Amino acid sequence: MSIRLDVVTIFPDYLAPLDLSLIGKARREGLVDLHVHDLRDFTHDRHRTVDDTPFGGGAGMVMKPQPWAEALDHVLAQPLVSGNVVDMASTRRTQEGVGHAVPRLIVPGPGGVPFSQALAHELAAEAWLAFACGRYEGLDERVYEHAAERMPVTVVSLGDYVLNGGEVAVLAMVEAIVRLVPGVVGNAESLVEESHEDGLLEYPVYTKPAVWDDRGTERPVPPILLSGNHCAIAQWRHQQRLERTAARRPDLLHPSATGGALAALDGR
Ligand code: 6GU
Repeated sequence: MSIRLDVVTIFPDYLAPLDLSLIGKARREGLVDLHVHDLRDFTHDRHRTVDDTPFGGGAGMVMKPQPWAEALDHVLAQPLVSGNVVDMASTRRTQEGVGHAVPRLIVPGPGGVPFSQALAHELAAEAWLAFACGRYEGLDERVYEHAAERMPVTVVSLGDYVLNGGEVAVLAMVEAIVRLVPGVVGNAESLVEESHEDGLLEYPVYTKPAVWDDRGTERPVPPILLSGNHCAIAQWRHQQRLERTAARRPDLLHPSATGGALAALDGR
């Protein structure tokens, strides 16, 4: 089982870190089949123009629909093969019989559904993902209509702040997704005892020395961790997770206290 990833961007070099570390190794081992496409290759003018001014006025530039449509159609035309066998699981069935596979398209943007560990698991289970990296004020809305008629489309946000484009978001999302693909992380146990896998943040960890001389200040490891009492250690760690979550992410403990936009809707 492997996952195919296609990324369309005007900055292919931004995705160079995907050659490194865990993801690079997964690619070399054939667990991840990553293809980066330059949006400008799908323009037809001398200046390779990808943007233009917004109808109705306003600040900034909007990405033109035509290069995006051609780029996404090019990605769609790629065969999905895993170990030389056409993947049947993500193959769309048509009236003529068995159709061709389509990716699930992820469009990174601050107006999307929140990215989460749960969504990372969902996407890691797909055979094929495509990412459309927007820049400027975003894509012409008709790109979404074109895409949605051909494949499932999800706009996804990393959080409530604004990046200049989707590339850095794709780096983060691909890292979160690829490490969940079976075989990519050697010790699968290390995936379950993590922040956000069960709704609590992780407990603090320590290694040798048991007492660290920090240039005159002695910093000991919590003594319970040296006790050899595994039951007491498990209890201490769980308590640490609760305290840490309450301090840093109270929203995880009290999901109804989200406030913000819904309260604004009510006029509260
Ligand atoms: Cl996914 N994209 C952009 N451009 N900005 C963001 C984001 C994504 N998530 C938060 N801000």
